[in-house]
Amino acid sequence: MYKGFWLAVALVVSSVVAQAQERVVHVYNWSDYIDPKALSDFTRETGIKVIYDTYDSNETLETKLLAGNTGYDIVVPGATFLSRQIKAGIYQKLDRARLPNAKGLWPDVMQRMAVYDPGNEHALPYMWYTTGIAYDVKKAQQRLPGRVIDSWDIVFQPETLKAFASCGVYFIDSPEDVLTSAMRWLKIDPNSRKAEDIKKAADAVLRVKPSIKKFHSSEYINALANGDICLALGWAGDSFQARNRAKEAGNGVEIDYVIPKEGSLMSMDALAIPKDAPHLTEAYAFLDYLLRPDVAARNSDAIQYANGVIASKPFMDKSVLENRAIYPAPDVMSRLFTVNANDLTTQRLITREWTRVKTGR
Ligand code: N2P
Repeated sequence: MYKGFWLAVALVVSSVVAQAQERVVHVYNWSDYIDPKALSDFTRETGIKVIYDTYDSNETLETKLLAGNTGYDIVVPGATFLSRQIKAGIYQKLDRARLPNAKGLWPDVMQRMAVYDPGNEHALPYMWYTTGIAYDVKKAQQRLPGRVIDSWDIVFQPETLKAFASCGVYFIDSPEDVLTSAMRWLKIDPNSRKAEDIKKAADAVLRVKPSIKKFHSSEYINALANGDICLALGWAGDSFQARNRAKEAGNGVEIDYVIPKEGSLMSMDALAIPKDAPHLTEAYAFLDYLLRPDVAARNSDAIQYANGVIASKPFMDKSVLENRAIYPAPDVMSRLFTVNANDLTTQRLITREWTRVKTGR
């Protein structure tokens, strides 16, 4: 009996000691959005273990954040969602003194981010990118011989998209991206919040829906790379990841991505710390690590997204830096549009319209 008692005490004490010693940071990020080796290197350098979970939609992240008590130390919302979430009081203000690598941040990107986070008080830019068209080069040639894939007509004109239906079309499951792209194609201001304009955009997607196999925001990377689909409305970085995966597989699939000539949505994702983050010191250590120029560069190289650290450019792979669909040239840049944050009422309307697109009801 005594033996059992002391054994129990020893077990409790050792687990308390282990807990005190084990330093962790709980990160919730988009899928396919970091170099996995950067995580293990961080742990090797700092002794801090990274508990890493992923999602592929802002809506998923927001639902969790609004419910509270997520246990997450770092999350990565899109900028428009960030803006609304800051107003909802979800995030803490960042202490710049704990982020020495913030000196390498890109002033232009910071300025764009300040539209959503006034004074850049609550968030740091992670990656920025466009929404456009990813396609299988050979299959596109077979289906539309001689046609240059350079316009939103390809996805929003029912007869054109139909040409791709037999080899598989996915759209990302993101109303912000898909509806504003449709608005641009319809020549409606993507920042219009009029219910009739949002409905017109949803109707445009419904007209091409018979040709869409699936709405999904992460499966399209492998689906493109494997040749399971031949066209996707999606994000640039993911599309180039698909291209690289196909190349590595040596399966003969050739993927390209285009920013349509009508212009496309430019978005940013932000790094932020929820108010109730349980591991604040570790959160700062991880944030500052992500801002380190060589780390930001390796992440961009791995995921094919432009990051917010200008000091990372000298460390980056030339193929990423010189990819004009990742770092667009000034003339293309001027055709990109950004969108403002939605208030809750508009967000609800968008969610309703998006449900109508996906379910027909
Ligand atoms: C990563 C997607 C990130 C861009 N797969 C959308 N926030």
